[in-house]
Amino acid sequence: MFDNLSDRLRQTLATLTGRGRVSEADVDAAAREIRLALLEADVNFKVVKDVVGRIRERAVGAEILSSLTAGQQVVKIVNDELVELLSAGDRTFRLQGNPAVISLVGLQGSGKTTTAAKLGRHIVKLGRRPLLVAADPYRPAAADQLATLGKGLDIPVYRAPTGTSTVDIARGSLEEARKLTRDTIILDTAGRLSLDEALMAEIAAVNAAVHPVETLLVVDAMTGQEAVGVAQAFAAAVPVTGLVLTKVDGDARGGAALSIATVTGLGVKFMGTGEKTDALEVFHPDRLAGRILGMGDVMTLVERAQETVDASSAAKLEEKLRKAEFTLEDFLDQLQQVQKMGPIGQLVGMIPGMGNMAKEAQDAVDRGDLRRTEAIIRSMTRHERRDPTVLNGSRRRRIATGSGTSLTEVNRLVKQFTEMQRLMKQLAGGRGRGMLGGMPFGR
Ligand SMILES: Nc1nc2c(ncn2[C@@H]2O[C@H](COP(=O)(O)OP(=O)(O)OP(=O)(O)O)[C@@H](O)[C@H]2O)c(=O)[nH]1
Ligand SMILES: [Mg+2]
Repeated sequence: MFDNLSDRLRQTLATLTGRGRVSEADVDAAAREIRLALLEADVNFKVVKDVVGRIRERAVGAEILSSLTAGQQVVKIVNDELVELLSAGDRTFRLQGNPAVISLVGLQGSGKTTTAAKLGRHIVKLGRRPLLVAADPYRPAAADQLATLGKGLDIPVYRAPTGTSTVDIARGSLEEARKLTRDTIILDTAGRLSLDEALMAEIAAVNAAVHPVETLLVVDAMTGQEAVGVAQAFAAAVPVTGLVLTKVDGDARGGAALSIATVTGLGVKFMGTGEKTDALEVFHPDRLAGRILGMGDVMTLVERAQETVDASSAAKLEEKLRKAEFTLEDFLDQLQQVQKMGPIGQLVGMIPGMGNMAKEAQDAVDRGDLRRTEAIIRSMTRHERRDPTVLNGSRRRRIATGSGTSLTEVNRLVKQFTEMQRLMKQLAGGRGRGMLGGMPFGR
């Protein structure tokens, strides 16, 4: 969602970083560029005016321009302001109460049901026992959707007979939670086309009946400024405790997502980045700002790795790398592990300094490069995977046919791998454990 904005801001900041001397005119030029970039990204114009004004003021105001690291300092100011913009409102996610009740509200199709399941998964990881509640009285299909998601995650789903009022469903779910010893209830309420009297009354009634500790408004970031308008209307009419921005993975311009917290005063607590139930991120303004400005987001990358890669296999891998015993079989394992961590483009974008290669990496994946590499390795026998030196011409032809690729591709992979093994042996002989640090990463 932030690709275009990110490209433009990075280009602008690149003209400043590393420069000793920065003049007021340079700052003005950068400020103009930043202003355009934000406006083009669809950030509310008033917000743009404030932010750019502050950046300029801070950059030329203090004794920054005369310092030797002026460029970096101006970049830091831009980063600070972006973080500030994203940080508005209260972002604490509360789970008090027994059971803690979380209610998800929002317009039709904003992503409530999907978010309910994602949140369920998220709090299981926090060591809690959630109960998902289909609080849509009229559409059995809505309850089915939640039931399917719950089943996939092994989280129980409570549903009531069609026609039961939302308030009664909510009350019933409290009882169910006690029965099943569940400590958190996630209410997936029915979506409406607009914020009308009926919806406001329903939210008020649910709040009075079961006292949710969180009433999260789910908004579709793809709808741009409309999402901001919706959030403003909700914030004014009902006691909402925070926002969940969904579909941030989409290709809309992202400006709404950037300014929604500042404009509405509601904190963004979570961000949905995909259709699957693992595509939910706790909203960290500093990390998102880092990603947008191309400074990377190492924290998220490390967390993803910890979540998906189990420690013992990581240790085994390290051992193999150290002894230069890494085979094509291990390589295949690694390819699969990395892909579990999320879309490659996203991952590469989190590596500091490699933001500009994210698209290239994702394109390679989209072209099917990884899939073809996998297919080639899969078409090899175990023996061949462990010792590619046995791969003569006829074996290579067999592999090309078996994997639906070409002889050239097979040759290229074997060559690259052999090269990598040679390098590993050299490093293993020389520096042992330090080798990963010595790997040429990017530029
Ligand atoms: N790409 C992407 N799609 C999402 C995300 N969140 C939800 N969706 C998709 O958006 C569509 C609507 O999501 P739902 O969770 O059914 O929305 P809802 O608010 O429950 O809809 P109603 O109950 O009909 O009001 C589905 O196709 C979801 O897969 C997200 O973060 N990224
Ligand atoms: Mg729904």
